[in-house]
Amino acid sequence: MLEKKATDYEKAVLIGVINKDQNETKVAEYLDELEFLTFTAGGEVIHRFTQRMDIPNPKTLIGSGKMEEVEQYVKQNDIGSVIFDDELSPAQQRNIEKQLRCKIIDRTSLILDIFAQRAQTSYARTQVELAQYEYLLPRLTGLWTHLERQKGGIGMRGPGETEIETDRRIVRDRISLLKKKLTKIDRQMETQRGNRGALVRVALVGYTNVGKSTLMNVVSKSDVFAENKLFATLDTTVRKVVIGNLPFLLSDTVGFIRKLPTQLVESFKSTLDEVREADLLLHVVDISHPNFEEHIASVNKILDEIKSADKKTIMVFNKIDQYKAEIIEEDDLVTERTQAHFTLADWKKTWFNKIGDRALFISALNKENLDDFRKRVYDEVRDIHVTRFPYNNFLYPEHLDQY
Ligand SMILES: Nc1nc2c(ncn2[C@@H]2O[C@H](COP(=O)(O)OP(=O)(O)OP(=O)(O)O)[C@@H](O)[C@H]2O)c(=O)[nH]1
Ligand SMILES: [Mg+2]
Repeated sequence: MLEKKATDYEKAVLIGVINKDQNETKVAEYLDELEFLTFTAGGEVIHRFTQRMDIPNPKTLIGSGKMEEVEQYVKQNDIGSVIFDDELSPAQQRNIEKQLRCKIIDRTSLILDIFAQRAQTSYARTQVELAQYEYLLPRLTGLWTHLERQKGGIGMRGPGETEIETDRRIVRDRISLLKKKLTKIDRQMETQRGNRGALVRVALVGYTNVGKSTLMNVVSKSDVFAENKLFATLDTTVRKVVIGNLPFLLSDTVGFIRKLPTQLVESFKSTLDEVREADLLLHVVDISHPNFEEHIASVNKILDEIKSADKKTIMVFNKIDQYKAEIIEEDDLVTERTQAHFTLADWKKTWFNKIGDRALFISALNKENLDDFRKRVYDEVRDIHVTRFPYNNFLYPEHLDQY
């Protein structure tokens, strides 16, 4: 396939708001992520605007002066989309669109757009389409209607090659149809999962792009699509894995993200059931990412939403090959020991203190520490297995040291 030329990318600007909950540094990090999302959706970020505002403007989120600045910039630079990190109310979206006269996209619709592009199976497509329409319905009046000729691109794509429908009545009908379709698929999936027998079920969970699929491929010798873009995986893959002589099921599923749209969490119910019904979670973390602790918090929040926060969990800190701390001199008493200055050894100590042997440090890419990983997973799975099959555990002797 041909590489996308730079000119194929739609020009976009980003807008972030600095307030008491998110300082300038945080907003810069959030916008980094938003830029990565935009790139994944096929956009190129030309400029970023930020504004300090403790109370958001109910009409346009940002203030009227800033709006004028953005308006000028959009006109002069042929900008296709203005992307907000914060969720816009339907009214805000309408007002902003009226003034800027280009596509107005917020974090939620950008994520939905990526999901739509990435959905492969008819099941994933149905789930995404439902989430998109649930998001769109309250926003349909006046949605880009004067941009008829400019339609298409980011924010306008439905699953597959189709464009999303913008007729209210059709959208309503479509929503009820999709819901019926999903209920049917949900039932089928439930039966399928029921047929898998009583094998122990382990689920990989984690923020998007942390290396879940890479780890899945290494451990199960399978071939799940892994890529340095966000949301490479949308469906759930389940593989039977054997460590030592112990078989179990390992699943890889959709990655999480800060402020994952609720519409998606709801419509991806069945995909997430794999996590909900797992006996053990492997929470994969990209320790080389400056924001990894916040990623952990976002993942835990979603686990809580899907009632899986109390499950047995092993924290798998991945990408140790890529981890770099800023080097600080021994006698440097001036530099604050901030997060960026921790060495990997410091982090290990911290996490070992917090959760003891439930923390693991690996590189899925370079296959570092995988024996340790296998042993730990083996031990956990065996414990669950033995409880489940109390009369059958002669198969798994205590002294097994070959994994
Ligand atoms: N340096 C380094 N890169 C890694 C490691 N593991 C995975 N990656 C890279 O990280 C990127 C994302 O990997 P994936 O396996 O697709 O991540 P994922 O968690 O499945 O992502 P989603 O499916 O998008 O949620 C790819 O470019 C991988 O090659 C690692 O241990 N070290
Ligand atoms: Mg993946």
